[in-house]
Amino acid sequence: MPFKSYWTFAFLICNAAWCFAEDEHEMEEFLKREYSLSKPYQGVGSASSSHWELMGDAMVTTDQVRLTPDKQSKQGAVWGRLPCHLTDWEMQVHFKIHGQGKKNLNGDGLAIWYTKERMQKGPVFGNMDNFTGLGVFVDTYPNEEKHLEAQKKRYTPRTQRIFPFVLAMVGNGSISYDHERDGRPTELGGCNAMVRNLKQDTFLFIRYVRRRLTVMIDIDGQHEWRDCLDIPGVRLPKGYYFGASSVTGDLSDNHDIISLKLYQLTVFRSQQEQEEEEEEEEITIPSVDNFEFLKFGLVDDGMSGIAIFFAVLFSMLGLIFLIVIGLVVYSHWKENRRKRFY
Ligand SMILES: *[C@@H]1O[C@H](CO)[C@@H](O)[C@H](O)[C@H]1NC(C)=O
Ligand SMILES: *[C@@H]1O[C@H](CO)[C@@H](O)[C@H](O)[C@H]1NC(C)=O
Ligand SMILES: [Ca+2]
Repeated sequence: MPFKSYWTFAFLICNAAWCFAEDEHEMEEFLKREYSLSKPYQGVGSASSSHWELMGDAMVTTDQVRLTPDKQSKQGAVWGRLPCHLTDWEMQVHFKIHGQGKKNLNGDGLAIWYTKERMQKGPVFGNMDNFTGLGVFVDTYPNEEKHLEAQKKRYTPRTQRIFPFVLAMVGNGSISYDHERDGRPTELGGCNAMVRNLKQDTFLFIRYVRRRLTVMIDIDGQHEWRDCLDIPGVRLPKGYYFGASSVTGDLSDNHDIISLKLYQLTVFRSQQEQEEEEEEEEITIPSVDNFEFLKFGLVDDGMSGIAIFFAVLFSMLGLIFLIVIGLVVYSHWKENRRKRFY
């Protein structure tokens, strides 16, 4: 066997069974058809036996599920019918965003969901606000940046974003997505992703393992995942629904889902880990550990502003202190001198 075949062989074996080791934990992955959407989209949007249901302007063709066409004021979604009770999973999203509009004259993007609610309409990429669960957004229009630009303001180069921007958010039913600010106040993290009007295939990867949320993208046609965000301590309840949605406003794009592939991950846990997990209470409301801390780390400009404020304050206090001491010492000295004269 030539060298290359060995590799192919090894690859096949690896794919078929025990696959990759991560954090020294081995994982096994299985495609779960009931939570996956792929060609030929049999019965999607027509048969009630299908695992997927369409909403709004979404349409199925032979090549894709088109959430919205490249027309103004459309909104569409596709939602899984079955709640997902897996502990660890991974979703690979094959999508395509394309349209006539020039750069930044297109909108608004699409969202991938794992939420308690399903088939709702609303302002968050076509889904309801105050959703409960996880949303991963591919935001193609910089609402806030455009707004600032109109006021001749801008973010510092460090905090400025280039759109399209991929962003993740966890909602608990009472956290609102701020569309005008592109979700900055509630984001867990994100990354830039130039995904529009590309020839090659574009993929988004969302992995949820041991309460760690990892998002990666593959948009360069290199078949390589690029890190986007990686956050531990993300608590998501079981039994939520997968979905994808999109909306267009004054600006538009074709927002297509080619496939959603959901893999069950079997993570091998040590005895101790298993016991620990059994002891913990079941998660009922989504949350993120140390979310406030996470936010603090993100608004670095605010932090340095505060730091400068305190630095100036303390130096001024220090200076005043020195002046007072100086005056006291001086007046003592003068007094002593006066005493000596008389
Ligand atoms: C949702 O999160 C917000 C912000 O962290 C918090 O103030 C609120 O109490 C949470 N709501 C529930 C139902 O947990
Ligand atoms: C979302 O939650 C916020 C804060 O809890 C509330 O002010 C707002 O009215 C809610 N919006 C919707 C659409 O329920
Ligand atoms: Ca936006």
